[in-house]
Amino acid sequence: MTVRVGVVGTGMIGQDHIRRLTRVLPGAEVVAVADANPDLAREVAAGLPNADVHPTGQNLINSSGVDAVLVTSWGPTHEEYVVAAIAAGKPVFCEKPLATTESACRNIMKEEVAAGRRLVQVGFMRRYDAAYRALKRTVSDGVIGAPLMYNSGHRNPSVPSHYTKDMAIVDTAVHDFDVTRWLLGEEFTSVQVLAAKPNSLGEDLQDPLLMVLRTESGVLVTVETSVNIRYGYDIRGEIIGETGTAALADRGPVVLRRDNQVSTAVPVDWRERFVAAYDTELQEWIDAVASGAGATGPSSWDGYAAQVVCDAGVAALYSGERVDIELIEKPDLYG
Ligand code: NAD
Ligand code: ISE
Repeated sequence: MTVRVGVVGTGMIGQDHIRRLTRVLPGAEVVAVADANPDLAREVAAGLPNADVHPTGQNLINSSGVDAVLVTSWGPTHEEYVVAAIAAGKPVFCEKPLATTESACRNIMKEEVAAGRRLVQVGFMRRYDAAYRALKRTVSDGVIGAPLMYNSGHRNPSVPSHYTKDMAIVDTAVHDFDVTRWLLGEEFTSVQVLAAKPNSLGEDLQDPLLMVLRTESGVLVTVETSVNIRYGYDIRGEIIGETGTAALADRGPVVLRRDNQVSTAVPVDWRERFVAAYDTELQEWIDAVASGAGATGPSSWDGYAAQVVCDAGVAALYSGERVDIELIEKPDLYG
């Protein structure tokens, strides 16, 4: 079965996912697109063999020609489209964040639980990255003993002009929150956010930020976000365990030694760094949809849990205080 996918939001990552669904991965065809900017939607559809342009995301979701929905519009619009897809009984892959408020995430869970089956997958692609998977295996195999501390580094070379200082938490660190929950298998209990010395290059952005978190068992977690680091896209992670440490390796395929220097390449952006992870997450999603399983990857619960940490992080950024994190009871649907 070829899964007929409709894409809501044809901006940067929408186009990147359309490219992989169309040219890289088997099993799916992009048959419909919609965007708040209709010219952009038309331009993207013109580059596809067989895609209709829909006037609205809702119209696309309810189209009988669409089997499954990919939501890649701006975060605040996600709730509306994910809920509409659930109401239509269609599997939906939603880019992170699942939604931009805790209550919106809870509303999505409420609708999905009422539907009685998992239909939603969230785009936390780091869980599909080979290096993160190896790091998780190292911990679960007990190679470095019990984890005591995890240091996560998330550096972007630059960000678009509409990017605000809260986005370092809700748009960027949300990945670190999710991947830490997944690596350690536990939830966060508190967060504090410290701003570095004001950065003359970042203007309104408080950049970099250092977040200090605790998990249920007491693991100390730090997340550094730098969104104007200039030199490249650099994702770091190191677990300090009782009997050793394990870190994501540096990325370049080749290490160059020349003219008294050692160097290796740093990825340009998230598209390059996580290209294989995005391929794997979308292939697994297509396969799950085709098999009738709906969704098997990161769930609405994962989207909710990460968003609660984001909300607490933003409160901590503005208050300068440590903020406690509390989750509701996990619905049975999410195991
Ligand atoms: P973008 O601004 O390039 O694209 C978003 C598109 O959504 C735009 O074309 C915009 O016109 C459209 N849009 C806005 N409101 C809409 C609405 N109500 N209905 C339909 N279309 C609408 O942004 P982007 O960088 O592609 O990010 C999109 C989403 O993907 C965000 O949630 C972002 O956090 C996420 N993202 C995830 C990753 C990742 O690594 N997983 C990377 C980049 C972006
Ligand atoms: C972007 O939306 C992503 O999700 C990238 O993975 C992240 O590194 C970047 O900071 C976000 O803005």
